[in-house]
Amino acid sequence: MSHSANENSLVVENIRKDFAILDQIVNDEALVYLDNAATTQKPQAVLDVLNHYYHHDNANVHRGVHTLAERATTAYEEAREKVRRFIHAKKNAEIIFTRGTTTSLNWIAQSLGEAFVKEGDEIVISYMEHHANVIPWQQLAKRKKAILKYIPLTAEGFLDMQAAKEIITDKTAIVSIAHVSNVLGVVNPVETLTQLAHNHQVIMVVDGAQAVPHMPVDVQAIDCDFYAFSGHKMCGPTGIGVLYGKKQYLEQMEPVEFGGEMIDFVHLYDSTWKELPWKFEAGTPNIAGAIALGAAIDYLEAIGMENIHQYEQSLVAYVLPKLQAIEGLTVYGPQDPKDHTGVIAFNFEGIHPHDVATALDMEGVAVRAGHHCAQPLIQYLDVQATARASFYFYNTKADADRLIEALYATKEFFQHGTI
Ligand code: 7TS
Repeated sequence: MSHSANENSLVVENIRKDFAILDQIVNDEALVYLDNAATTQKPQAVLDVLNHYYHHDNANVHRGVHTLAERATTAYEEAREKVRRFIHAKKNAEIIFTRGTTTSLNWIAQSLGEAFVKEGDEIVISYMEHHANVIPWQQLAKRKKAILKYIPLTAEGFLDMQAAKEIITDKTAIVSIAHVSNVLGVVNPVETLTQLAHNHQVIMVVDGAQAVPHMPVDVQAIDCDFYAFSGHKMCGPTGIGVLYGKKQYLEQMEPVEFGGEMIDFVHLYDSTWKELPWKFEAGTPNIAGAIALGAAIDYLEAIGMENIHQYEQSLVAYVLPKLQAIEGLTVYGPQDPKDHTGVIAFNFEGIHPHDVATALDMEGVAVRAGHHCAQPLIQYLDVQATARASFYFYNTKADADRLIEALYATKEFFQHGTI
């Protein structure tokens, strides 16, 4: 894949050849796919690995002694090693395959909550969290009679770190914060938050769904205790995700699901579990998904996560001022491109975001509109919903231009009834 990268940047024309899906006509226009925060497209290399697995190697893992079972098991465990390397975890035992970020966060809340949270403890999240990082904690708080607290945001949508210092105390049991917001596009200072949490012996959880696909992530440098992300937002298939946890915690936690694969011995009235990470992986896992996630990591690494990050930031630096220059359009989150990732939520004064998204779709431009599974944030921003364009490394400045042109056309249409 050396064609996809050069020394310090990325050659997007070559990369786009790996994503045939991008080359299609939608509503008589060439597709511009800007819904990458919801899910990303998959390169040919990932599709080939999926296809090859089902054509040649398909078997259940950890169960058989036959050749196919050995091949499937080896490939599955190699994928775990790729994930470990990719996020710089210390041990493979700390990498648990899940269905995605939502499952990872639910498992942490259930299992960690059971082991470490008691009545009156405080759980700290923020106003910018995705529902996957809100509801599992709400449910835990209800079950344990714990107290859920929210870190507020500054006017520009940064976490209010002064407030965070006051809210995270010795009464806190767990802090769980997004690494990157799926609406505001802001990168949260997760290292600083982790230090703050650890100063009070508090467990730190990071929701990395919008970070891992876009920038180098080092869980040991962050020093967080848990980190969750999804394969489908980083060129991998749906239905596979990762829960990273420090061994010292995972060892003390009970599995959330029980059944085959995760047991050591089953007696009539009691059972014992396999060692980490398998004790958390009950039942037949998403073998093909994990292997294809490994292929997605290979693909991203061949381009280089730093290159991907730099390239996406150059797209933001290009498009954000153009969006800000459109009269009547409000961009949410940080206004300086340096502080804003490629997730850009906005609203047009007087036009419902669903109408904006529908009008953009008529121009071939795919964006999302709604509450983006972040209703507490949407209420906090005091809006009903927003439109959201989200970029990935296969998007181009030409895509950004098409978005801007389509927005001007939308504005014209809603003002004068013509495009
Ligand atoms: N956390 C964040 C920050 C997210 O952006 C998402 C998905 C999730 C958790 C849940 O991930 P899942 O793979 O388990 O669904 N975010 C979005 C989005 O912004 N639009 O669609 C899905």
